[in-house]
Amino acid sequence: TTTKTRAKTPLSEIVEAFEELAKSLNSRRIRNSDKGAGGELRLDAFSKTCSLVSVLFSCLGLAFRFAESEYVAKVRDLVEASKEYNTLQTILDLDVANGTVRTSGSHSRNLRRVRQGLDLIRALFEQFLSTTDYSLREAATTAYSQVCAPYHTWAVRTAVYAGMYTLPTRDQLLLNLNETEHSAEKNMRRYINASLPVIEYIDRLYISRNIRLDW
Ligand code: 1PZ
Repeated sequence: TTTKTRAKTPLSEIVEAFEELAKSLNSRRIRNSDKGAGGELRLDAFSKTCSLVSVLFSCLGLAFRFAESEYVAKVRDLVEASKEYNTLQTILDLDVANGTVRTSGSHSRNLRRVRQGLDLIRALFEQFLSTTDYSLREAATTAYSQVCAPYHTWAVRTAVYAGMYTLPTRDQLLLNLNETEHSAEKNMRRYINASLPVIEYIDRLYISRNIRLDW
């Protein structure tokens, strides 16, 4: 054809899906502005968007395969749950009623873990954008230390910090992602902006039910 279309990259697909989520959150929030937690998020749309993220793992190398299987298992649980429950609120209310919010394998616990994964990527992109002097390992180490390390066991933290040494270089990551420095920067900023309201919305779901976020 004669029309030139910019090829979609894995990152741009992820970004577009998160922008859709953020948008749906916004429009619903206006309609439901009387509700404290603000709006609602459909579990099917949310979990499908989160499953797109798993393509990023293949760009990180073999050492992060264990992180991938962990993340994918949690997302799959939410995808399964979405066949029965409509919104994020529903699964949280159910676990509150059953006293299973923090129980291993519960939907609410898995939602908390997936949210931490989304936030880890956001923090990583912020580090990545903050300076070009930074290696991917330094950016990822800082992001992980901020977002996930406080909630992981010693064994997991040790494995993750060891795995950091196997991460590709910054330039190799861009190649793996099929991005240029410029296009990656743009997409990463868009991810940061779109994921933040989603992450904050999830946190408010817990906080408004008097559930602490220190786990
Ligand atoms: C380009 C990105 C570089 C980032 C590199 C940092 C990767 C960090 C990997 C984190 C590994 C976590 C492994 C295991 C964690 C488990 O202890 C918990 C257990 O939850 P439980 O079953 O007790 O409720 N599992 C999780 O927290 C699941 C999700 C963690 C993975 C998130 C990574 C997302 C980022 C991927 C970037 C592509």
